[in-house]
Amino acid sequence: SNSDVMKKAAAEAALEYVEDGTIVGVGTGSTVNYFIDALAAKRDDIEGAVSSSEASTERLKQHGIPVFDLNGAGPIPVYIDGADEINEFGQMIKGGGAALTREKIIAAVAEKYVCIADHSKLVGVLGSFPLPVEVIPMARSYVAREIVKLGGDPVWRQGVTTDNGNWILDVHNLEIMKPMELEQSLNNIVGVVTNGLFARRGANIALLGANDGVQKHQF
Ligand code: DER
Repeated sequence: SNSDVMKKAAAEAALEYVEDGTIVGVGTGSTVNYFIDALAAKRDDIEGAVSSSEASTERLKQHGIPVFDLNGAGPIPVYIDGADEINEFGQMIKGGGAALTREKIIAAVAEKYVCIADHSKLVGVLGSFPLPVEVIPMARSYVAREIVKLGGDPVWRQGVTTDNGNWILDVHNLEIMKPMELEQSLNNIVGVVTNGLFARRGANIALLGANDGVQKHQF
């Protein structure tokens, strides 16, 4: 589809941000899958990767790319990952693929976050995409009640357990005018492991596939 063509173009453009001899931070999702395939095909000069999900780990290993434990990896110059929404400041909603916790951890460690996506992910105000929130299972109902007090409409993503053994609430009907404040408020609810607002630490670069090529945004 046209969207896949744009995701693939963005993914291939990200190769230029990968430094040889380094460990690359790798995210999760369909756009990142194009990046992993391109990385394997065109860059045999990297040391390896750190991964944000079992799914990405599996794909990297299938290509013979060494996957390291983040604890012993040393500096991560760049983290390549997608987004469900990204605004003009590089702030994102992520978690559509249920990998938000490990994604946010690597994003915190990495020196530069390069977001790859099709241009439809670029929005004015975050919140049309339901905001994923990873919760400790026993706290699901309590966290949901607290989110309602914040004005959201939380829906349990039934049947999904994250790589960390947790559950996800997708929060609808938020119009997020102050992403960093909402990110902090959600972090303060006991039982919340991670929320999908990447606002305090957003993307540094966005490569957005469009009909006329790949648009580069810097934040
Ligand atoms: O779950 C995630 O955070 C993914 O990165 C997601 O936001 C992007 O997935 P896609 O590349 O399949 O659209």
